[in-house]
This record gives sequence, C-alpha cells and structure tokens, in this order.
Amino acid sequence: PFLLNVLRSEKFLSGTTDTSFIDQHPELFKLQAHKNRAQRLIHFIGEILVNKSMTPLGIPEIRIPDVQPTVPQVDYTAEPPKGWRQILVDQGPEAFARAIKEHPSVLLTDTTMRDAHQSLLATRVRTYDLLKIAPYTARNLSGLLSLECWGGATFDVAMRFLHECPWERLEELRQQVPNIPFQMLLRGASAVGYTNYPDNVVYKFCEQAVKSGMDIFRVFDSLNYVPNMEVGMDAVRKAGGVVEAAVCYTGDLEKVQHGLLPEDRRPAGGVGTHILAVKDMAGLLKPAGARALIGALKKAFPDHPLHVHTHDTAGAGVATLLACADAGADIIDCAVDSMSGITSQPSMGALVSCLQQDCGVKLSDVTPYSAYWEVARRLYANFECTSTMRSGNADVYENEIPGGQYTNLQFQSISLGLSNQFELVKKKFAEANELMGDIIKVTPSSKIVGDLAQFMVANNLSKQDVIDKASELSFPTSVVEFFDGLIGQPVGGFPEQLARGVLQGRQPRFSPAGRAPSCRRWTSTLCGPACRRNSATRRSATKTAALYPRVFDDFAVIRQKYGAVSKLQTRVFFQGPKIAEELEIHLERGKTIYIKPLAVAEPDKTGKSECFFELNGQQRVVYITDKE
Ligand code: 3PY
Ligand code: ZN
Repeated sequence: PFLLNVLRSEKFLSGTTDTSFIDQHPELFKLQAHKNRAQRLIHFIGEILVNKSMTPLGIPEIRIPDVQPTVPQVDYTAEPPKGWRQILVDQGPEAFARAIKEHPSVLLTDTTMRDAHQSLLATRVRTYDLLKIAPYTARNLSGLLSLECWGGATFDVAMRFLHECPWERLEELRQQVPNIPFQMLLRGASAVGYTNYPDNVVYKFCEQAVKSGMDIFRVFDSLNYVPNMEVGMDAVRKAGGVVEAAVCYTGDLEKVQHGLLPEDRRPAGGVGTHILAVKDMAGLLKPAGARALIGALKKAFPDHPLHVHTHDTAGAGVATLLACADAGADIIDCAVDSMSGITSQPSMGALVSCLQQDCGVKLSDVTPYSAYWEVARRLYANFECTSTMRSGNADVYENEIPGGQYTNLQFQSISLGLSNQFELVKKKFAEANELMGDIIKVTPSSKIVGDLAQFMVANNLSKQDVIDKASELSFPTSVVEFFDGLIGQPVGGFPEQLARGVLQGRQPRFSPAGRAPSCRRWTSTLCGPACRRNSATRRSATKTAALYPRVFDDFAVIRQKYGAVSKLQTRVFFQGPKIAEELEIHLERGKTIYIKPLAVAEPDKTGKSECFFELNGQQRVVYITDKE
C-alpha cells in the first residue's frame, strides 16, 4: 500500500523527484507479506464459501464437475529431447528462420495454451492447468515448431480475472518446456492491450518478455497499418526475439481485394521480419483462396518462411490448412483435438493424420494430450461458448467475427442485457463493419465494430439511422476514437459521411502521416509485475507503474491480500471446495500444505461469518464479511 500511495503522489507523477535511491536500495521491494501464505489462501477460500466466486463466472449456474485431468504417464525423469529452440538459442533468429525455410516438410504450432482457450473459453485457462501438462508437452511434442502460450488477451485476463501474474506464467512454463520455442501474439503498438502505448513501453515490454522466456513474436496491427507494426517489430528485433510480421486477412480473396496488402503496405522486406504470417483471425480463408494466397506470397517473399493462422469457425479449417501445406506453407497453426474446432484452431490430430508429410508430431502422442485437455476443459464449463454454439457456423463468412472475439462478444452481450439477441448482434456486427468502411477486424478494431453493433441493437438503429442521425447520436467512445484516427488509418481511408457525423464536423485528431500518439492508460499494467521483480527494469517500472490503471491496481491489492491463488486447483479457484474436502496445495518445490474447510457459520450481528478450517491438521478460524 505504501508503494501504491507513492505511485499516486502528484509530486512523484510530475517526474521532478529524484528517485535514484530506489535503484540503490533493492530491499525496498522486499515487501513483507502481511500474513503467511497458507493463512491468506484460507481467507480467499473463506471469501468464496461466504460470498461466492472471486471472479465473474460467465454462466454462474453451471457447477464445475469434480474431475481431475490425468497427466499421461511418461518418464519425467528423462530430460526433454532437443527441439527447434536449440537452433534458435545456438544460432539466433536469422539462422532459425533459414532452418525453417530449408526444412523439407510443413511444421506445426500448437495454440492450445493461448488462442484455443481465448477462442473457446474466454481466455480463462489458468497457469495451474497449463503447468500440469507442460512437462508432457516438452517430452512428447518436442517436434512442434512452437507453442503459442502467451500474449493476446491472456495477459489482461490473467491479472483481471484469474488474479495471477502473467510474467510468472511465462517463466514457470519456460522452466518446464526448455526445448520448444514459445510464441506470443503482439498487437503491434498496442502490445497486449487495446490501445496504443508509448514506444518505450513496447520496447521494455518486449525486452522483458524475451528475458522471461519468450521466443517468437507474431506482430500484427488491426488495420494492417504499418507504422503501428513497425514499433512492435523493431522492439522484438532489438530484444533479440524472432519477428513474425503478420498480415491480417479479411473478406474473401476471390471477391474482394483488401485481404491482400496493397504495395505500400507490405511490411516484410523493408523493416525486416524473420517469418511472415497470414493471420486469418476469423477463419475466412477458404482452400482455393489459400492456394492462391500462399502461392503469391511465396513468389513475393521467396526467402521468408510462411506461417498460416486460421480459425475453424465455419468448419472448413482443416481443408484450408491442408491446402496451405500443399501450396508450400512452412508452418501451420492448430490446437489439440479436444480444444480445437468451432471458433478455435483446426484439430492437430486431424492434421497430423491427414498431412502427407512428416510434421514432427505423432498421433500417438497427440491422443493422450487431447485426453488431458478434454477433462481440463470441463473445469471451465462456466465460460464455454458451446453453451450456445455447438458446431461450426458458416455465417462467419457474413459477419466476419474473429474467433477470439466471439465468446467475448457473447458474454459482453449477456452483460448488457442482450442475451436473447445475439443473432441480431451478429447481423448488426456485419452492418457496423460496412458502416465503418468494411475494415479489417481484429483486436482492437473488432472490438470497436462490436461496440457499434451492440449500440445499434440497444438503440434499435438501422444502418441508415446511424448515417442519418450520426451527428445527434452519442456513440461509444471507442467509435469516436476510431474516427479520430487513434488506432491508425484503415486501408482505403474512413467513410466520409459517417466520419463527418461522428466527429460532428470537426477534423480527426490524428492524421494519416504516422503512428497515432500513445495513450498512457495501460503503461504499467504491462511492465509492473515483471519490472518490480527485475532490478534492470525497476526504475522505469516505477515511473510507468505510477500511471498504472485499475487492472494492475486491483491485481496488486488481491495479490497482497490473498497471495498465490494460482496454486489452487481450478474448481476450487472458481467455485470453492466442498465442506470437509481436503485440498492438497503445492506452494513450491518441497512445500505442500493441506487445507480442509470444516464449517461456515451464519453471519453475526456485524455481518461477519465465522469460517472453520483445518490447516495441516490444526484448526484455524477466519472471519469473512458477508457481502450479500
Ligand atoms: C488477439 O488480439 O488477442 C487475437 O487473438 C487476435 O486475433
Ligand atoms: Zn487467432
């Protein structure tokens, strides 16, 4: 709390205070935990028993089954075999890219630990479940080109909803998987947030990510706006990471043109990418289009390995990726079978079986991995998009909603009281897109289209109404910011009539000349936790943390109060244990504690409930304020 107050001080924020003593006294950062770890976890469990979940549950009525995913039995005493990371570590990013290019057959990226759960389970998969299966992944899937396990929405969600530190997730996974390159999604100048950051934050963020174990950074911009991408690409290169510049694909190659970059927007050659990616975030790329696109890119960029990312929303994903592999793509993204399909990536098992090339992974190793995830997925039943979407839906070719946004948009609609109108929200999403100039839709532009769609549903507006009444309507802030040029410039410019209406005749605040200026809102959320533990970056973290937004504030307070809640098993974290259920909690190597809730009393006159526990066989009592 002392630190938080300092960071909020006007004088400190003005930047005129000499803070060099902070660098000279690292002991300042050794904050005393105010209670011991076990006691804090007991408090957390007590809170859930008295006040229900400590994080919003998408569909709270669903009870999580009492199941334990089984970790496959293999020899965990054996070192993981060497994998593609060895080449990267020994020879650096250029040689790594060359080795991929020279490899005779297509390779796989497994997205199970990032995009798959972002797209199916509202990004809620916890470090606990990732770490349990990580040693198996390292040993039995060592032929993967990469493991996408970080970035995108995982950073925000880890702190905001799971109360865990994303940097610790990355570092702990790295310890368990030393041999497979890690991959992350970086939203260009927005890094892992939803708006542009100051350049120095993006640079610091990438530097720290490489130090914490990240290898390959897929860098994109939601409007394919190159000035925004360049910041991220340069930051990755300077940090020593592998740059994977991604071109966002939208529309239909056979019908419209803007899925391909116009000449002046080609990002790869000039600014130096190691790998070139096609990012089909909504799953719109069809097999025939894929052949044409991969063929054209191979011709245009003969020296770069090509990496293809798609979603299986319509159900055509495997066919598309097989076509890509045939056409000479070097790497394709997939998710393990039980976490694949619909809004997620196409199935790894299906691809491994259908590819007529050796992709480095065997079906017999995929099957136990899939069995683990099949059970683990049930622990996230509250966030399952399949509660409404049980199979592919080709209406995505019309609404173009990105896979990673689908569940979020649905949950957002529920929370806005539009739960019965999701079909209409999807239709309005397509209309909102047309109104905004038929733009590329991916975070954050897709969120803005979603905001406009929900605004139209909530206010019963047709497309024509929006145009006619634009200057009188009170549009969502994100829509105004879009027309102000805050996230960059769309291909083909802004639709003039609507822009005039939304901006009420004034000029946009930011010109097409360069990158939109930074917004400082997210700054320390990015750098805070890692920098506070890393002396090299602490100084700038202290400055940036001073500006940190509520997400990090709230996370820091919860962390201080309840400690390492990421060590609790998932059912207990979301819904609490049963009375008399004994919990075995591994705090660290060699330190396991046993907590058993015994009883919860009715609240007393002051509104406090007495909760009885056993901790390692000894009785403990905590008092929890009943908030209901
Ligand atoms: C993200 O930005 O998180 C995405 O997954 C975009 O596809
Ligand atoms: Zn995706």
